[in-house]
Amino acid sequence: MPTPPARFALTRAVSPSFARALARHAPSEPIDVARAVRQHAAYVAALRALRLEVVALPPDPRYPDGCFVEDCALVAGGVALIARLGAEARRGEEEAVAEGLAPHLELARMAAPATLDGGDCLRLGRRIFIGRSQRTNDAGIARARELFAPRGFEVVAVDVTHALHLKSVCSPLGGAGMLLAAGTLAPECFAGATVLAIPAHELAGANAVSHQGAAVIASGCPETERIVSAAGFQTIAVDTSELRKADGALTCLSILF
Ligand code: CIR
Repeated sequence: MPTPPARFALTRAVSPSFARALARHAPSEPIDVARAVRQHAAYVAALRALRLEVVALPPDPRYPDGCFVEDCALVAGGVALIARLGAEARRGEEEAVAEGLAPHLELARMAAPATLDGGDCLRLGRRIFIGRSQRTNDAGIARARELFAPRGFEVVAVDVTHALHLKSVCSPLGGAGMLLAAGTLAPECFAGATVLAIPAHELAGANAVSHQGAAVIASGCPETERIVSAAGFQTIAVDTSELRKADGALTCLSILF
């Protein structure tokens, strides 16, 4: 059964404590929170331009990384698996996300020792690829399989060793399409997908939010823009440089359902 297109995008405003968000490498310039807030607002506007109805959660000073809502749930087939986040410092963020999703989806939970970040999860048709990463462990993948396999989804584990999340280097682009940063994962990991290689120097371009023939892509990635347009998608470029200082990509900032 084909999955109907998403109608909603859940987002959460940038926390006033965003300057303390987790980052793999300290940024050369400190995070400018006001600028991050403006970039997030432009992102939300782009989602609206994709004709998604935005469910906007308020910011929470307790959670510097709270705007990265994608990590808090894996949604497929009308069910949201609420994550037990891989980074201990982020645990608790998922509660507001669960509340935001509850009116629309059936919720399921996971328990220790399982960990999973939604940024490691990528759905392509009836397959859900899940990165085995610093944040997502085998028990988390097993929980996703236990929940989604009876619902007709095949859960496929992919080792992610050189990036924070699976979707740090790739993202779905409509139907069977898939953007993948060159020199990261082998395209064969995604057998059956139409893989479009994004040049390594445009790594941020490999993470895009696509919906109904249009895609929000990272600004400053001309090659990506050309590749995505040539694939038949209208592109909307958004600057998320400030959010990237905390390792945030475009898909991290929303959950589509
Ligand atoms: C973290 O380290 O968890 C956040 N600073 C960044 C999370 C980015 N999320 C994503 O790629 N899905």
